[in-house]
Amino acid sequence: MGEYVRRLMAEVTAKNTNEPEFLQAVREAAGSLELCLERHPEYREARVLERFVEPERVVTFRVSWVDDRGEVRVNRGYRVEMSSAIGPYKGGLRFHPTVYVGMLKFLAFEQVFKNALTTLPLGAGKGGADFDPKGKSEQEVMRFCQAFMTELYRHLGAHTDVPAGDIGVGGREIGYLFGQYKRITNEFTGSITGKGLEWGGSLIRPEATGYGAVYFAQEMLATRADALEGKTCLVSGAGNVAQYTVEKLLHLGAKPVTLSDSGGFIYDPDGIDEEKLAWVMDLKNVRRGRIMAYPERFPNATFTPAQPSDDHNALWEVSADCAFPSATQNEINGKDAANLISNGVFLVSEGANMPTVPEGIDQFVTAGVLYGPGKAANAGGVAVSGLEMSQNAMRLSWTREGVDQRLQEIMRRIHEQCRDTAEEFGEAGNYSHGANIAGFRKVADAMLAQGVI
Ligand code: NDP
Ligand code: 2IT
Repeated sequence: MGEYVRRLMAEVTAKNTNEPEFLQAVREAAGSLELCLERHPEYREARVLERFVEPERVVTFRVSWVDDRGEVRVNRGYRVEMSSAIGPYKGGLRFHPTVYVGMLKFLAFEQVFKNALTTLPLGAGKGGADFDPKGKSEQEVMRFCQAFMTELYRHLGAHTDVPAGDIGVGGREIGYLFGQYKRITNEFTGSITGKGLEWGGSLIRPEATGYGAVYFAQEMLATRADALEGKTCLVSGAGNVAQYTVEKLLHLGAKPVTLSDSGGFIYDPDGIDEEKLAWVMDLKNVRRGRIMAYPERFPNATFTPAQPSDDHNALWEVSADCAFPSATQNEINGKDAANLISNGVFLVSEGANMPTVPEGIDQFVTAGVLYGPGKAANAGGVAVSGLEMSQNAMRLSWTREGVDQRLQEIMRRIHEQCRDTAEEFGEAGNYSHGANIAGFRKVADAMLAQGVI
């Protein structure tokens, strides 16, 4: 690591000591940006990277609500408004007990690069709360969402900040959040994305992240004149991203064989087909059950409970061709990456944000694995959110085919930017360097043009 980046990392580390995920994300990006900063003294002189790592604004607020037993509950809500250099703040909301400001800063930081890569005019933000929707009644979820939005609404707007979903925030939560926003502001505007189709949502938005991660994999495979047909695929998670990853893999003739949640993973050697996927969608989205129920319905499959004390995740030991981590950050550690490689996986397309630890990324790159980092591979979700904003502004709805075509074109262009930029910097095939540098340059140039802000 060069002197400039070393000094900057020391400062960032000192200022953000208790935020390991944020420091991990910054360190990972800085490793690539060094190549670019060496060639561009103007970025160094204008302290662009120093500004990148400091959110424009962080809002923290109390969320008080009443549970079904009449008890008062208090959670902490956040919105990290990271960068508005190229558009309004844009990024999801996460409801999960592990949410704290450092988690959201890492996600908002990744979002800056990702949103720049989409080719759309989207700034970056992330928000959420340490609220756990699991085990809560419909009424409790609604009351929480209303209380959360009663504070957050003042920071939002179609031209200011436009949230969407993430872990623990799906169609149901977006409905309650949007309803409360509209009630308070007395305006029906596109200030949240992921809305229902009948009330301003875009076709393909629910599918977009998973579909996009598969389209990105297709693009990577095409560089080796290969395709997904017939490939055995590992998918982790069982939520929004995992479900639509499986759906698109099936459309393309691949064979997905795993799914997981925090309780463990299922392995179905016969493949998860359309019928089984429909059952999983009902289990997860309607009955809100656990993936361990799968083998009771499909007895050829096995369930392996999660062993938090283990130094590896047995899901990544299943032999396969491709892997689509789609659950959460740091779900592939160094040992998992080694297991994936030795079991034959030669492509990893990240549906989740930062699912692979830095040591794992190094191993993928060294082994010549086609490795699509989350900030490129999962950008389809926010890209279609951007298209939802366009449709809202035009007061029009595009067709399913129209949006899907745009999504495919965007994923193609993201792949192209990553590939070409990596080549330009003498790192051909390294999509990580390509994504970091291409995303950075777009935002950095906008910052230079707009002066010291
Ligand atoms: P969901 O809430 O729909 O699903 C999350 C899934 O991951 C669940 O199966 C959940 O299991 C599992 N999971 C979550 N946290 C953990 C954990 N700490 N350990 C083990 N398993 C966990 O979320 P999404 O599918 O929307 O998000 C999945 C990933 O994709 C996240 O990294 C998110 O940031 C990223 N992403 C999402 C986008 C979107 O449009 N939704 C866009 C781009 C990226 P359990 O139910 O047991 O918690
Ligand atoms: O991480 C992400 O890109 C998302 N959760 C989606 C953000 C969005 O605004 O659609």
